[in-house]
Parts: sequence; C-alpha cells; structure tokens
Amino acid sequence: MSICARSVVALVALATLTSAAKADDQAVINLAGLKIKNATNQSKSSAPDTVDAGPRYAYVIDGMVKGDSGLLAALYPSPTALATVLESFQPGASEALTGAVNNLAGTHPVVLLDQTFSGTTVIASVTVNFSARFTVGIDAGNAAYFSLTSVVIDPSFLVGSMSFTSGTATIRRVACAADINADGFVNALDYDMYASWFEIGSSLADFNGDGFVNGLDYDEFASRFEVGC
Ligand SMILES: [Ca+2]
Ligand SMILES: [Ca+2]
Repeated sequence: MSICARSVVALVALATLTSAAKADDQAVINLAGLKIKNATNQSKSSAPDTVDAGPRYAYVIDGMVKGDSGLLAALYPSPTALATVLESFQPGASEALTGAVNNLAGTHPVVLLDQTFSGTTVIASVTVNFSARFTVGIDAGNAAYFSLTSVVIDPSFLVGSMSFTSGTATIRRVACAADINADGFVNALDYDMYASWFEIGSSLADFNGDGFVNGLDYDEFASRFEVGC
C-alpha cells in the first residue's frame, strides 16, 4: 500500500470514529414564550438541534410559568414551577413531566408523550375548568417538539392565560431498550423496576408500546435484557 493510500485509509477510519463520537444523543426544546391560552394551539421545536433515532428515550419537561391576565395573573404574578401549577389543577399530574418511552422500531417520527391534563378548581370563588393536551415527540427530520393543543380554560375571560417565562423539554436517547431507568447500564436495577411495573399491570410495562400490558411485553423485555441491551 502506498503512503497516499494509507493516509486515505487512516482518514476514513478517523472520519468513522469522529461520526461515531458525534452521535446526537439529546435534543433540547426551549419553552420560553409558549402560551397556555384558551383555544390556542402552540408548538415549539428543538430545530436545528436534533436527536438520533434509538430504541428508548428519556424526557424531562421543566419550566416556570406566570399568569399573563385575569385570575391567573393574580394567582401567579411571578414565575412558578409548571409542576406546582399542574398539581393545583390535577393532583399527581406533574409525574408525567418526567418519563421514558420505548421506540423498538428505532425510527422517527415517534410520539413519546401524548397526555391530556384536566381538572376543576376554585379560584377566588370562581369554578375553573382546565384541560390541555401535551404532546412530545420527534419528527421525521429528527427534531423534537413539544405541543400544547386542545387547551380549555373556562371561563377564559375571567381566568385569563399563562405563559412560560423559561423552561426546557429535554429528550435524551437511551442506547438500550432494556435500560429501564435510563442510567446507561443494563442490570438488576432495570430488571427489578420492570418486574414491579409488570406485576401491577402499570402502563409503564407496555414494553412494545402497543397499548396493552401482557406476556409479549415481558418476553420482549427479557430477551433484550438477556443480550444486555
Ligand atoms: Ca439501567
Ligand atoms: Ca404491550
């Protein structure tokens, strides 16, 4: 092999290493400015930040919101954690702001979270109905998105609206589907966590993402766990 051919081989090897090292494992969506307003659909994308396709993703939605008008402006005059506000409308709702979801097909687009929060609360002796659909996913171009749709704030003229003063939705690719706790290792902790979900029939145990929790999920998890990934 000539010196020139050797350098080409070395360059190709280096390029391969570099692209492997540059695997895009995370996309961050800036939520600042996103409004929570009656009958108003909003969406934010991570673009140009993208995340590579993988078998599993962990996501964290974290933000501060503030009332812009009406009772919400009186109730939340300064930035307040989104989790605190959600809890005031629907106790337990903030748990959905953190999670992990499988994508065994390993392709994009994929929806990671599609959840409607709703509740009724009394603010200054006004009964307020609240409902909003949160969607987190990754589009065909590998950009992550966070959407707020089907927003109902009733009576909206009294209650007003809110917006994010800061916040992010972070989507992190997890290399192994059997890495249930998404810590980068596949070990007994993952097995125990999955088994405990499966035992109680939790939707978290829906390993193949078909909407049901049954033996197929357990078998798929066990086979991925056995090969260590
Ligand atoms: Ca793990
Ligand atoms: Ca299933």
